[in-house]
Amino acid sequence: MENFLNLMYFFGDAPAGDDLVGITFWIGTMAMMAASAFFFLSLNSVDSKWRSSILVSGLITFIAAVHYMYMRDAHAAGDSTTVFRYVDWILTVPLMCVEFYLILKGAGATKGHLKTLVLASTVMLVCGYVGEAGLGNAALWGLASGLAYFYIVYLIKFGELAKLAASAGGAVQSAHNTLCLFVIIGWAIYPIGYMIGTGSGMWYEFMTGLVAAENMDFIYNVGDSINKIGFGLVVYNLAVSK
Ligand SMILES: *C/C=C(C)/C=C/C=C(C)/C=C/C1=C(C)CCCC1(C)C
Repeated sequence: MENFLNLMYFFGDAPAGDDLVGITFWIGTMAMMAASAFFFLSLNSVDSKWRSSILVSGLITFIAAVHYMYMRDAHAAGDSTTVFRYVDWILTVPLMCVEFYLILKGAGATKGHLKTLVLASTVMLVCGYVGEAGLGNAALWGLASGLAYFYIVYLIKFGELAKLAASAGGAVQSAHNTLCLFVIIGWAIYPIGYMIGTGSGMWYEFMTGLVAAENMDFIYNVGDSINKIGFGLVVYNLAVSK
């Protein structure tokens, strides 16, 4: 019985019904865990050439699940989640770059392409952290972060990676295109959350009128579920395609 209670504690106390952020941390933890189980259990049923891609999908959601447990507890205690959030992203976003590389490796993607993507995503996140943690002007650091984000979009949508995807054609090209959509639309959720969270006293303060600043984590949580699980499913779909 005691072990059972301990296991339940692992899932944490249920948040209050009106705690939007707490609820999405709670559901997010479950969703990320369920997705990880799904990806890991699919490993043996896909063609061996896609196995690393599926493994990376599972790692992305698993790393998020672990950070969600910490963030859920921090939020319940009334503490900031910023450090956990960015540690999660600095691990998982480069892994999402790895997905682009793994998918296009057969079409000629190189370690150089991967390095450029990883470097750009690191710049994007480090600048975002500086702005969000209040270590510098949030508007300027957010802008720098946004430029790195646009560069990533350029690389995958118009740069060499887009050309490699076009040359591969078929299921690889369509998976690449769907991942691009996630980056262009799904990732755009984050700067919105950032503007809402850091808007006080800024030119974009009107954003905090749309959604209260304390709901920034709600927006990030929705973004994470869409993007991390969505990315994994696109890769899974490619791996089981004929
Ligand atoms: C799983 C986590 C993902 C896909 C996180 C992605 C995060 C971003 C695309 C964040 C982007 C930001 C900007 C473009 C400007 C403002 C600062 C950030 C870091 C929120």
